[in-house]
Amino acid sequence: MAGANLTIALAGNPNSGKTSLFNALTGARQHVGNYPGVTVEKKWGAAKFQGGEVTVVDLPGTYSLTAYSPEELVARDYLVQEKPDVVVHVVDAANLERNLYLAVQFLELGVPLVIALNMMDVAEARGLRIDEQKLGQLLGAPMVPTVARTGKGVQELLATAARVAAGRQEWRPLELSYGHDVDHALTELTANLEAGGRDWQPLGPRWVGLKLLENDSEIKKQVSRDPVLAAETEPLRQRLWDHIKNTMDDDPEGIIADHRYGFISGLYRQAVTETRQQRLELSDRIDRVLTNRLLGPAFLLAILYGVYEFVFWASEAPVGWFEQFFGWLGGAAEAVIPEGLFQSLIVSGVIDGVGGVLGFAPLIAFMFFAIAIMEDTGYMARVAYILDRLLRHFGLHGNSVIAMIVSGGISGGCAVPGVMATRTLKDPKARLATILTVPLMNCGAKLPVYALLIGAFFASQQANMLFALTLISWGLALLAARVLRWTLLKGETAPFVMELPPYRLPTLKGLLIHTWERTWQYVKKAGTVILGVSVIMWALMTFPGLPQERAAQWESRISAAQSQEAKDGLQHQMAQDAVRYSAAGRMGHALTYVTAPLGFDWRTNVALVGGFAAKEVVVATMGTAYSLGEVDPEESQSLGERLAKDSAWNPLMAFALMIFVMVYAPCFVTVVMIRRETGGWPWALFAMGYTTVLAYVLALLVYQGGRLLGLG
Ligand code: BGO
Repeated sequence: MAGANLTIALAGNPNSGKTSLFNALTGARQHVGNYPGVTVEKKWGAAKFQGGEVTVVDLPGTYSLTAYSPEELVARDYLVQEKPDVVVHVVDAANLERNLYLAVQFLELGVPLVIALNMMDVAEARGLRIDEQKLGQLLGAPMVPTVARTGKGVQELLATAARVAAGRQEWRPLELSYGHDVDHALTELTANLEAGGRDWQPLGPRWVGLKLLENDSEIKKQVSRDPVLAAETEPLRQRLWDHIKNTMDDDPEGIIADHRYGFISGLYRQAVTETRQQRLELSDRIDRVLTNRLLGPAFLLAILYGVYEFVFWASEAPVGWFEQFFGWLGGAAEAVIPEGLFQSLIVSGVIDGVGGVLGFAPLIAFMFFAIAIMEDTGYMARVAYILDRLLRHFGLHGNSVIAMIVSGGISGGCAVPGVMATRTLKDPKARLATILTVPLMNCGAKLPVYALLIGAFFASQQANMLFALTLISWGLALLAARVLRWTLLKGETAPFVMELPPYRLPTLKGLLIHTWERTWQYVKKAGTVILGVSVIMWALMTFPGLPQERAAQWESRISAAQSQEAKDGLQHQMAQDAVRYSAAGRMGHALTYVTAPLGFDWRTNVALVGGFAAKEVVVATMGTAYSLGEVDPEESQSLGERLAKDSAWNPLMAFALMIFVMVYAPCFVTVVMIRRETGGWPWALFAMGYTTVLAYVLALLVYQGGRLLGLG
């Protein structure tokens, strides 16, 4: 940029060497004044560079960019109002982690940034080896090592600043994740701030929302000046703030700061080597073990296994109570409602259908409780960190890990937010590979299917089975991703920083709130979508009824029967015949031509077709299908017991079915989301197609392979 006139704003923590650098840049050509309206000193000067003149403005030394002090406010206002060409952030390289906190805030704001890694002499003397190339690349801001005291690196700093100033026009904010609760609050606040077509240039609505959650007095004042915003945003802000405070037992400011430090901590691990023992914080000491290359994965597997043991152990009694309750409810409904279609709808369609799904609510709640503990302590971030190292070998990315965990990597989750979580992935091919593989994770809707079949056929191996299913789903997702990245989605994986926020002691209240929020989602879904689909499935399994002639034949056989036992037997056969004759029954039977090699009977086929609406429907439909064939109201068995007794079922087939349910077409809502996120139907249809073919092949291998080994 020969001859260009540039303005550089010099920023940094106090004592980072900012004044020394300012002097090295500008020499004697300095001016001193005041920022308007405040007693904060303003210094500026001129530097010569490649024949042009560079104005250097020395901002007040600050630790943050939230308006907690006049210095911070002055520095921020200057940036926003004057928009200097580039910000040079002076960082004390010997105290890198603490100093980078401000750098993260500049990046969140989106200013064009160059970092002067100052005090490099001190850092080296302390045994720190900083890979400034890598650090700059991961952070998204170039780094220039300097020793301001001697003027070393100053010319290179100017050249880099000029290059960055020439290359960028728009502010591009870095969007960090601040954990589940704050991210959620930010999404709501951002939507609210954007309403009415307001644009918050150059700050951006997300940044304004972030500052509101950080209780930034200046931004709050600005928002309150707009009467419409004041009426809506402030109560919303207060509600979200209180919610975070309540669940996390800490101010949002503290949580946001933790995540910024978590981001820096992740950066630091990748780009800095300490050749001499530095003082370790408690979190670092715990991480020495929990994220160790060998011990970390071993602990992760042990914790996962422990969680499954706990979930099955803790939920056994309450799931039994729920089953008993729904059994009793079905019997009561049969006694109260006169025999006929309406009774069948209520008992078989609603109670035996939806009841089966609701019955597993305690198991789901305990799973979410365990997940809440992992999240609220900060361990989930370590899970992502450990898995990131593994996923890289499969062409995936740090953000893919997060999407996979959200989708049910631990068991329980949902692929819909999982697909959305890939938005932060900048590399389109890695993103697509992630979107196409997250549906293989064990989402919360597959859990009741597993719980039902594991309870019925593998009662002594519950935790082992779920553990195995988890490993299988990860194995399949990684293999699928690897194949996609070798074929359709070839390309390199971009570097990524994994956040490692400090560990926290969770509060019981916070854990209960998180557990409740998610369990309530499950219950709500069972009471709405699953209920609706259940009723449709019931109708498909009920209509059209038997033709009059055939019904009359059955009736006459029943009345001719000698004993009550014989009558009951015939009644049962008639009910079965009616279901077989129904629309769904015929479809289910037609499908057995395809699914017989997998061991699936017609009821399972119907359930799997229904499961495309939502996978819980597999359980609900089986509940209804078995209920419709049942005639004895006294015999209130749970679905699991019915399956275990049915001669058409065996453990091998149950296992093949679990694999099929794990892998086959993602549910309808996920498919719609994939279409939206990939910009059209082709990838959504591909996701449905490849998973269903894969599911079929795997279930076939399991079932036929198992039979060859004599397991059937
Ligand atoms: C004193 N290397 C080393 N080793 N020291 C540096 C460097 C560097 O790269 N850059 C700056 N310093 P400021 P702020 C001092 O003043 O520029 C030193 O607050 C002393 N003073 O010389 O003031 C710099 O503007 C007596 O040190 O920082 C200064 O950001 C004994 O870091 C200090 C020892 O620099 C702070 C040091 C009377």
